[in-house]
Amino acid sequence: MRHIRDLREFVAELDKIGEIQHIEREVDWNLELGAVARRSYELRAPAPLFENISGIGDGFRVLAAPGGLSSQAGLAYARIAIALGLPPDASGADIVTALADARRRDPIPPRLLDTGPCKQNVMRGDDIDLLRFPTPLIHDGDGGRYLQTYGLNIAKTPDGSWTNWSINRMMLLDRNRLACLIPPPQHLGIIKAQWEKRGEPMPIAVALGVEPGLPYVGGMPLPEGADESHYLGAYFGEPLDVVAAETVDLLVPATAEIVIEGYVSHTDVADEGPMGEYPGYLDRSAALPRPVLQVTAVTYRDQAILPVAVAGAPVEEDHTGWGMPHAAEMVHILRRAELPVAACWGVLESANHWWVVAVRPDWHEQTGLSSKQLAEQIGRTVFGAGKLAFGIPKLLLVENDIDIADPRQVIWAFASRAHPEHGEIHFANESQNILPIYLDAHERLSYHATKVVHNCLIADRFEPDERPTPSDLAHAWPADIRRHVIDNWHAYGYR
Ligand SMILES: Cc1cc2nc3c(=O)[nH]c(=O)nc-3n(C[C@H](O)[C@H](O)[C@H](O)COP(=O)(O)O)c2cc1C
Ligand SMILES: [Mn+2]
Repeated sequence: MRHIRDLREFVAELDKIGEIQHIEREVDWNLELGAVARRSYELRAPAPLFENISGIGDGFRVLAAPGGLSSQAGLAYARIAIALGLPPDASGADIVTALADARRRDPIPPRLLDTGPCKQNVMRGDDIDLLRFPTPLIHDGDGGRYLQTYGLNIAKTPDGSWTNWSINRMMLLDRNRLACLIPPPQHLGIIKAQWEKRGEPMPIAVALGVEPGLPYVGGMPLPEGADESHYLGAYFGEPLDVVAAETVDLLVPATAEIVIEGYVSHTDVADEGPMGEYPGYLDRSAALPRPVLQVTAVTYRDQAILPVAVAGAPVEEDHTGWGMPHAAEMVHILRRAELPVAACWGVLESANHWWVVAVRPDWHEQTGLSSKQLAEQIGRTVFGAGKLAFGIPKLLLVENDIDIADPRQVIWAFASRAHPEHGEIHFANESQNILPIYLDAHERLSYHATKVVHNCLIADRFEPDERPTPSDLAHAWPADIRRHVIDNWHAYGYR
């Protein structure tokens, strides 16, 4: 496993496989940059590296779509795989399994260095000027320019027992203030509530442009009390390099492109949002008063690169950077409950609304359970697992004879195996997320149902030798003929 410790090295690796588009031409941060990035997701084209942003000096750059998908054959997940130290042709299942396996290893805390590249430039006091950075107005309709879309918010409980690293967006207000979206159930919200109880603002560091694996850990629903940087250490088998922040008692990634330090107020609020959101729509709500982060210092690398995720219709980083680690945590929790889980997946094209659990095809013989009983156990386990339940409105249960990372196969299984009437169980889920657009304004505050659709399961409806065989090339032709046809594909005239 190759541990890339710096965003620039990540860019260089992506460049080697044609996954970076250098854009030297001047691009406007005001909507143009976001539109180019958006189109790159839609075409699964290389990630744009904007090298010349209008009105922005100091050689600052923007890397957009750092976790987008690729149209190159066999390299769909290359950006995610390389970020996580895997070969560029890793499958979705490889990535989720690697993340889940690391949950069984001992956490490794970061290694403290004296200094690092993130300290090349320091702004304090009156020198602080966030307006110098290339912060985009991403979508037409956003409430402001978003500086934090793909960085890590680092915060610690007042008693020092727990440091949390998570991605939650932040909007630029002026030279030294950001407005923060901090949902109360998120760990940043839980930690903020502890500072509020003490009557003190929350110290925070926002690390932008970090080593490429770190955002995946920031999007992972590790349990309360777990330090995401320790899990990253377990994942790579070696620690994350950190340095001390300048003005807050926090450790920050040594190679971060930009680190913003400061305090989040409990009383000072400013209008934040709306912004394009992960369900794939521009948020319908108006701007809402949200906590202000008062900046006390900014440190940054020469010619810093700001990473940008353009939230919206799938597939973007909310789906890859949140969906894949979330699926990995689901594998871990179901394994720990000794349920016959083979794989989990958040269907990227569903924008994190369809989650899939694949059980081993022998689950019925092994457990003696009916599909309804199995679904009840899986639903209780997933929806009862605290943070894991956050953001899971629908869970499909299938057997592992399909590739759940292939949306075409998930659709096929759901359409062809599920009985029209039977096979859904609804669960109360206090952690239901509040964003899906099928909820009206009232429901968004009160809706807690979620469901497991288990009627795709077939093992208790057929004897093993009666199990339907897919009539596709993989199952319904002899292997030698299949091989011959595949090997001679170009000879047939196909490209
Ligand atoms: C690119 C990206 C952007 C995200 N933006 C937000 C956000 O603005 N607000 C939010 O609550 N969660 C957001 N998330 C999801 C959280 O990071 C995720 O729920 C994570 O588990 C939160 O960390 P925590 O479990 O430590 O609270 C985002 C995830 C990714 C990958
Ligand atoms: Mn956390």
